[in-house]
Amino acid sequence: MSQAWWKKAVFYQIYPKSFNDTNNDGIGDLNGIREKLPYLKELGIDALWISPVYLSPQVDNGYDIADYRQIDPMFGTNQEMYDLIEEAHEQEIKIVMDFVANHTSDECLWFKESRKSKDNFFSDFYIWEDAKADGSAPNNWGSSFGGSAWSWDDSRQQYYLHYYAKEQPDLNWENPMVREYIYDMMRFWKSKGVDGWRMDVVTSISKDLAFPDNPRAFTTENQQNGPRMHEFIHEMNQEVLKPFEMMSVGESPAAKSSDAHLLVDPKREELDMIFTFEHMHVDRKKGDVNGRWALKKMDLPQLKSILASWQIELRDKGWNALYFENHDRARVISRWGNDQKFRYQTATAFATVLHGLQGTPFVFQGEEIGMTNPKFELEEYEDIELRGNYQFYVEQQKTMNKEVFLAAVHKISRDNARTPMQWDASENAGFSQADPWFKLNPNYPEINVENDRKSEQSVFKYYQALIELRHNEAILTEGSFELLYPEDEALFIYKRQYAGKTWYVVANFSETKQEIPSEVNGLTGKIMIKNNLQRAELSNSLAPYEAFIIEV
Ligand code: TEU
Ligand code: CA
Repeated sequence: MSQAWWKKAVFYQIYPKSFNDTNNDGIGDLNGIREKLPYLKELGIDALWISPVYLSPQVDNGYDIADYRQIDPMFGTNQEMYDLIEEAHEQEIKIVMDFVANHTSDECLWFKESRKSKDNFFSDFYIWEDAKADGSAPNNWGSSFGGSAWSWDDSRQQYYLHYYAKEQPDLNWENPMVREYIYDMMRFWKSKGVDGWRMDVVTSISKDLAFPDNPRAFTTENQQNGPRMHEFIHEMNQEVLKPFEMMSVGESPAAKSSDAHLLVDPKREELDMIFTFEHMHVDRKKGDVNGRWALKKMDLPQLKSILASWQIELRDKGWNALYFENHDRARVISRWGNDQKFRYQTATAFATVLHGLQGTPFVFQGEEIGMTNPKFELEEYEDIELRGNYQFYVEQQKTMNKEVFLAAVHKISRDNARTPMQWDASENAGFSQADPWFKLNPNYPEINVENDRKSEQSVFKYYQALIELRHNEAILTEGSFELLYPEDEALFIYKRQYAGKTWYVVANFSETKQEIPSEVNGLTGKIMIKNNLQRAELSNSLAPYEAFIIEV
């Protein structure tokens, strides 16, 4: 069989609400995506992952689905989605939809029926448990949005499980009918031309039915990689992914490089790729009472070692999905770089080390022009996770004060990446003629697509060049990987080799000049890409956040 298309592809993730609004209601829409296909084509991407556009009350921006087969009128019509797919295909852009099947919205018909009684067709579609003798929840499991993962339902007189908001009840995958409904929905979208799926928290679909308490209340340790996870995913592969040739990338918060192959080894016929969270936690104080909000300085040697171990562990046993940003992550240049003095350099340095790796790179909207985190006031944010966690950690548990929480929000909150796309310097950044649903980053008059593309230091052009390299150079997709100077606190250098070629990917992740270390010092060859126009040979020291790839 020829090589799978997604191995040479670069993906672009669209967060539709914030991408491009064409009917001027302040909310991005499907026609807005369609309008920008030429832009995406110019960037060079091969496929789009579109965050959920299905009918939804939008408690979690569409990750709470009321009907998997209906486009939400806020985004457009079903016909407009089919048109978008067709037009994208005409431009050789594949379409990957978001598969959110760990849970539905509480407004999904299945749940509305399920909560009515213990003996209707849908009663076992969700996870219902009796209260403990004292009336409390079945166990101490936590919701990612703060507090208990169980909510009491008055009509059914039972608790139901929800790993996220109480409006996002978890489906019961033990019930074969649930699985059949889900597979059928996937076949429906295949019939409309969809090429694959990004699978939301797919590693949570199987639950440990013994419901063992977590070591600490309201954390989530025992809520991943349940006993039947591999079985369910394999079944889905056999029922849909394989026969219908649909590509899959699963979100897998708990996977380690050492066990990732169990999900992505082609021999096992489960998923094509997974998104790991491991490398995104290198600025987190592990095991802290404040969970993901307890931050420390980013640990570069740890980041390198994690990325390197995924490169090595999955070689010939799977395929990496590469990313720094998505709709749940902050802007990486604001989080781990310098988005003021060295914005262009940091943006291109992170891009260089990511796109130099083996795997399939994912670019999140705005990343390609170096968009930054905004620093809003607490009240100005929208995200349910942020609000729920504020309530839990600051107001209820009282282990953080407002200032510390807000400082963490400015670094890592999900809303950092969700501000509307900055197209130009006109009012509302060319995103909409109406007030957008979520506040724009006030820096849009300066940072926007139009300005960036005119600039001598264009992040967009740098991404274009990186994407072109991936399409043309087999060494990027096939080459071996070796990390150099793993302990170095400033430099990120690795070597790729393939068919007689050797490339060094070199980046300085510090704000000071760095000497070029011995192994690469004095090397001559062809510079494949660089973010420092002065760079011609490898003898001068590296400028702050300088990055390049050299073929020797
Ligand atoms: O995310 C799952 C997930 O684990 C993260 O959102 C997590 O809550 C956050 O990064 C803090 O660690 C997926 C979606 O990507 C997210 O947008 C949804 O809110 C969530 O599932 C529920 O569907
Ligand atoms: Ca709109």
